[in-house]
Amino acid sequence: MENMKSKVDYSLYLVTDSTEAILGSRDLLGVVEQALLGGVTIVQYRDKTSDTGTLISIARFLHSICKAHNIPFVINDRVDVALAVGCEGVHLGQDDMSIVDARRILGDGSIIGATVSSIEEARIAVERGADYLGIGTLYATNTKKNTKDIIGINGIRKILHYLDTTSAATKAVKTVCIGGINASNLQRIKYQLLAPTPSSPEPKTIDGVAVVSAIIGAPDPKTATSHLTKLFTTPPPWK
Ligand code: TZP
Ligand code: MG
Repeated sequence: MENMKSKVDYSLYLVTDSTEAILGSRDLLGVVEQALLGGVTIVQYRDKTSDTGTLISIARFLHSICKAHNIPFVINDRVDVALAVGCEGVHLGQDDMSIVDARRILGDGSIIGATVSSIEEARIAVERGADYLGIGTLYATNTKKNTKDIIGINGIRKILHYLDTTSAATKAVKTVCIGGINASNLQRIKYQLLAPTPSSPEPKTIDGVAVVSAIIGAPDPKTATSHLTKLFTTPPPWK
């Protein structure tokens, strides 16, 4: 399992949304299946409204289709649901169960991700053993309206720079950014995050981008996903 964790590809991280505004009247499982066919590399089930029983049964379905594609599947917020389903891990926000407690419950083999918006939050998440950091919010987004911290490109660059220059553990943690990322801005975001500047000549690379509406709300989620993958994997012009 430890071994599995080190092989996770974070490059196109799908976070689901079951709301009418984004999913519409479509079936979440069908949309996630299309995204898997299009090439998402990890899936997080994020559902803030379903009751626990519904969460567990949807999570079981989603986990089985992700397993069929050999793609890791994690649950937002709910360590109990992740444990019940036996999926690959959880994603925890600042107000959720602590990483240390989640690790005690789920064990070393599970993926534990944490949302961070500052260097201090990143420092603490790494110290507590997070496997990856969801860094954001990059841009304001209708998908999550209560984001308190819109940190922009510069905020993300500062956190990446801190991670890159502090310790073996901060260097090793995986990183994805989130918030308002779509096909029209993905490549520019990647270049702006990674472009050398005098204050941070060689920024740590970002391991991936996390998106919700750019895939879940797309008219054709499979095509949208393969397009995003292409945009993320195209090397920047200075390479
Ligand atoms: N955390 C920070 S922003 C966000 C989450 C879950 C939502 C991102 O959604 P979108 O549609 O990709 O902007
Ligand atoms: Mg949360």
